[in-house]
Amino acid sequence: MMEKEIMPFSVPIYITRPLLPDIGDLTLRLEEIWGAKWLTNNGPQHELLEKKLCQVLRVPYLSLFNNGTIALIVACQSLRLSGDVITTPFTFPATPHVLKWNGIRPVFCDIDPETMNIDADKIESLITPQTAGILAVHVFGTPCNTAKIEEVAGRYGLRVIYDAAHAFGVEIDGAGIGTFGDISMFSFHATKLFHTAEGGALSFNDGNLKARIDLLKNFGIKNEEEVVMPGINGKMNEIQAALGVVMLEYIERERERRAALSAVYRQCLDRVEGITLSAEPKGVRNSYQYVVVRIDERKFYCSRDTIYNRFREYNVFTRKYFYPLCSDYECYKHLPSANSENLPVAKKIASEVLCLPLYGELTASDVERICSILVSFRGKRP
Ligand code: T4K
Repeated sequence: MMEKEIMPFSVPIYITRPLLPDIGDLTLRLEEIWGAKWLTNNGPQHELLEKKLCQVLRVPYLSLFNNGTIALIVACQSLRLSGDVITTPFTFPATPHVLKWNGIRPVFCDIDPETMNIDADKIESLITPQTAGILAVHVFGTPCNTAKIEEVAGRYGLRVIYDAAHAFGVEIDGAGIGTFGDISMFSFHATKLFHTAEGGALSFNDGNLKARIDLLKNFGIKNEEEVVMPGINGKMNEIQAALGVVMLEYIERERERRAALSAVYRQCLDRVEGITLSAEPKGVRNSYQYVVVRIDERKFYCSRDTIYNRFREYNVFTRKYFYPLCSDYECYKHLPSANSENLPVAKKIASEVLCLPLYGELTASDVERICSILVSFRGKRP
């Protein structure tokens, strides 16, 4: 039987498109800002968003930032981390970079084959007298093994920071993901489910941290005559915050759309040999930030890289998040922990992983077409 020809998309299909609110809704908020002539430094939109996000994320304390990376830099500063910090190589460059910007040496730990997060069972063997903390990432919004990480950290007196950049709205058995560890960081970049164009936040349970974090993101300025620590400018401005306040009215609908599209992906790909979709762990409220598949070339008879390239011929722009591993970057590959022999699972997963387009504007039939294109590559070596 002749194979049915699948047509390329007429417009580019990217990995994601930002959710944009009705411009009229945003204009109303912008008019408030124009009226107040207050553009940054803890204005009313900032205060409102901070309060609302504590409720939405189910966290007791939160501090807004101009982006997630600066937030994470400040998180390390606020806990006075130095020496070594154990982290994952399977992440966005920002994660190890914030350690370097704090003069901390990243120590790469292998990852779990199911969750693709730091392998909590391998952390203990990497702890030395220099180890100050653990910087774990809830990669693609899948929660880390928080119980094990915090048990090990507790025994050795280590601090725990979670990079929850992908985990907006994730809950474990009803508990906000931002309540685990000492501090969690959320990214509100344009590519995220909830965004403020650029932006981010830190959440934490210890109320004493709030004053220190807020000082650190505002140059350490206590008052007009006292600068009490070497802070940075990490403040979120009023326009970003206004966008966030408006966006909160839209994200539940977006999340539902993405959940439905993720279900279509699962329906189309679940039984295709050589393709594994990330599992949805029980008791976890998903962020639907990414749809992630792993390609087993021996069973799909086509490599991840070939799939990535051939998708482009159909106007579909998938992403190889997170290849290459951070441990393979020029700036980290000299580290003893970056040796591939210590990171076999991360190496394998980085060569297999592919993120497929996911955003509310897509239709179920778009997703079916993307899946048909993918399945059509099966057996088409190399
Ligand atoms: N930790 C982790 C684990 C992270 O993943 C990230 C960021 C961070 C920390 C740092 O947080 P931030 O400092 O960024 O708040 C994108 C994002 O820029 C980045 O925020 C995100 N992770 C990362 C996973 O994805 P790129 O380099 O892939 O972005 P880019 O520009 O290629 O955009 C991807 C696609 O999105 C484009 O092909 C089209 C679409 N797009 C993008 C933008 C910016 C749009 O349609 N409109 C847009 O405005 O990093």
